[in-house]
Amino acid sequence: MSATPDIAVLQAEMGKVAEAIDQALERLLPPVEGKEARLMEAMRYATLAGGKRLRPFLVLASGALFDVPTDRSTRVACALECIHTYSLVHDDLPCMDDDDLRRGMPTTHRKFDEATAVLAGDALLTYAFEIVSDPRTHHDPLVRAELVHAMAREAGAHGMVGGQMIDLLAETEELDMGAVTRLQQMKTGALIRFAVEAGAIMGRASKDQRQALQNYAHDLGLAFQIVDDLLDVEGTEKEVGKKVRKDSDAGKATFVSLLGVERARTQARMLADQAGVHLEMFDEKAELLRLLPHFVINRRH
Ligand code: GRG
Repeated sequence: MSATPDIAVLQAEMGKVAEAIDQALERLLPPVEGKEARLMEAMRYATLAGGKRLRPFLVLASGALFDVPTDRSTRVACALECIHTYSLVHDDLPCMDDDDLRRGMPTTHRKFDEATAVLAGDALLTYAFEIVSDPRTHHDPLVRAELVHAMAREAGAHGMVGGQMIDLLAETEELDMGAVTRLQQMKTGALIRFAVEAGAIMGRASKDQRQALQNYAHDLGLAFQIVDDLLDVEGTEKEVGKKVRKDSDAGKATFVSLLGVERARTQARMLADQAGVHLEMFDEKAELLRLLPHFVINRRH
């Protein structure tokens, strides 16, 4: 991607956040010990395998809008990354997407075995709630309860898991544009929505501020997914770090199959521009959030 000075600033900041999150996860994840050590090893393998740490970046950036202390945002960011990682581990299982490669490395069930991968995913999901509900995340129990509630809502049956169910059914059902948009708002958009909402919850944002951030997350989530669909068609396995052309080979309806490559790209650009417009009420503190959608639509992995 051609790095304009602003995008270069964003990339440097994302790199710093990714490093800080890797270190925090290293500290937070349970140590590899005891009879159950294999489980911890698998949790660590899946979680510390890299990744863009996009959702953690969003938690920190939305928290920064309201001067939320970084140590608090970092704990929520790590919890969310645990949920994201669990979803990838389970999504890669033979009973779902059946993938051998993730982030350029063997998937967790290939490295360990299926049962261990299922358990590692289960443990990561539940550990996320242990992290967020801990008083070290926020001194106010009402804030902690609101975070737990929002995280459960977005990760669960009406959020990511529900989206995954519809996605599995999409292999045998024809979906139109409205249905694909709803599916992706649930499967991919829900965790992005929580990432942005988390900062607003910890920062006790006003109703208008929350609405603006929700609108931002809506457009960012869709732009992110359209690019994911484009990468599935145009990317290489080496770039993307996983098998490509899976959706097209399975005949699944995606933004690209419904719109075509050029219109999908135009739509992603429009959504990226529009996402930034929702942040008008915020000052220069929102600059990184304004730039992020442009990074997202130019990403190659
Ligand atoms: C199994 C409950 C359950 C849910 C799975 C998110 C998901 C639902 C499946 C992943 C399939 C997929 C490729 C979805 C597209 C969007 C997405 C989540 C891409 C991966 O996220 P990135 O690009 O990954 O942020 P990194 O590796 O950078 O963390």
